[in-house]
Amino acid sequence: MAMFEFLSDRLSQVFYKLSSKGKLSEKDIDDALRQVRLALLEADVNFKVVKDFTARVRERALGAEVLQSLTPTQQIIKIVNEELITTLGGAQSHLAPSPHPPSVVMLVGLQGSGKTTTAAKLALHLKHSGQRPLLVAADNRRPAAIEQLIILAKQSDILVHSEAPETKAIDICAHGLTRAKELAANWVMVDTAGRIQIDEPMMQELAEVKKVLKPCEVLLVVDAMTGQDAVQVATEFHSQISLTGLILTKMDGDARGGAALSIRWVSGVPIKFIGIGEKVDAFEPFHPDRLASRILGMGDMLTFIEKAEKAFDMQQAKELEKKVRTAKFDLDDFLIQLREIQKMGPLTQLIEMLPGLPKWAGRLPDGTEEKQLKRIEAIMLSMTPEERHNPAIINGSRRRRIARGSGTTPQDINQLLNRFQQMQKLMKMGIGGKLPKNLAGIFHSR
Ligand SMILES: Nc1nc2c(ncn2[C@@H]2O[C@H](COP(=O)(O)OP(=O)(O)OP(=O)(O)O)[C@@H](O)[C@H]2O)c(=O)[nH]1
Ligand SMILES: [Mg+2]
Repeated sequence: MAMFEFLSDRLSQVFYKLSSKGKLSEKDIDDALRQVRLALLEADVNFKVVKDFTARVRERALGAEVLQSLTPTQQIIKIVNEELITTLGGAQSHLAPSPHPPSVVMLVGLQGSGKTTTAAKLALHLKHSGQRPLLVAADNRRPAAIEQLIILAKQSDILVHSEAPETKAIDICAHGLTRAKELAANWVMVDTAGRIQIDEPMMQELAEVKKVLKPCEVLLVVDAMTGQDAVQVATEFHSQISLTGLILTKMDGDARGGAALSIRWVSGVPIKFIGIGEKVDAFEPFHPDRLASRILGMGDMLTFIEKAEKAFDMQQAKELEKKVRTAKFDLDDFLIQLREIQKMGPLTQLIEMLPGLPKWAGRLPDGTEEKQLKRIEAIMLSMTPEERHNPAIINGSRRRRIARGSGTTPQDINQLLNRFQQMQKLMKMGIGGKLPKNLAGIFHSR
């Protein structure tokens, strides 16, 4: 199971359930938020982050505009999306170059977190964007680490400065800086030694190295698979040597994503990059908004909401809704409704954009829904305004006339009228409040 898949599934279930309610009450929102909270906790998100997050969503969701809106669930999804982005750091956080090149990036982290691999990945990333990076192998605790960096650098044709492992780390760093000037490198990536856990000697060494390097970036490399431990590590490193950014590795793993969702909010340090595989090019800048929409399983959900908002004439919708409540909804109103739905674009495509639905939407042959709607529209256009306003007057001969006019059969007309009657009954019982999505559905069985 890929990272976030669990959370994504759970959240789309919550929203799907919510969207089937139409108008929402404060209790509906609280129930939904309780499930969101559980889903986040089960995904291993830090409890403090969960608490802050749900409180922010709740406050905004209970705002009058949301509850009174015709599409409250969509408004709530929008709020959840925005608050997720905030939790993840808001805007994208870029590498900040030094005003006096070379720009020095010091990579720190625990053993096995991915520092050496990430140093090479970052150098390659910079090289691809036209920079001239130099790698410095300052992890002299394991001779193999130096060798590993040289091999990775060679693969991507990147310069490396390395020395015999006996050399002190601060000396390797000082020489590395001189070397960068000689080679006209404008970025220097320094791989440092890690420890199994945070301890005094490591922090001491890192502080000394930092003094020599005067880095513009001190990036902590953390393994996203280690969950809340990663969050702890980030907080600790930041308080001791002051970080400028985080790189989350192994985001291709199957952890539940709690580290990624908590680390920024808890540590206050922005996530700048993520590692998504073992290869040197499995690396990307971190975009809070993209991760948020991935989590909500709705790369397309927001597009859908915008489309719906644009296409749907709110004023007209409100009038329709009032008629529905008072059961004065006639076929003329339905025709207007139908056209609103069609304005939104191909229906199967729209349905695919809704979370929770894609599984069965895929089974409808393309155009089925449109054909149905077109047919219904044709039938209604063949009626006189009087018939549309008062369908009860449609007798046998009128039925035949309408069928001829719309290229359908009297049975089709019957079916439509029966379903319309059913719908009116439902409305009278007060269940018809959830316009507009389900209107079309009432007119043909699946
Ligand atoms: N799947 C996956 N594996 C990664 C990623 N980043 C690093 N690794 C792997 O994690 C392991 C450890 O990576 P290193 O770069 O050696 O980690 P390190 O922090 O330098 O480790 P030490 O030098 O021992 O402290 C290696 O097998 C890498 O291939 C990633 O984003 N995804
Ligand atoms: Mg290493």
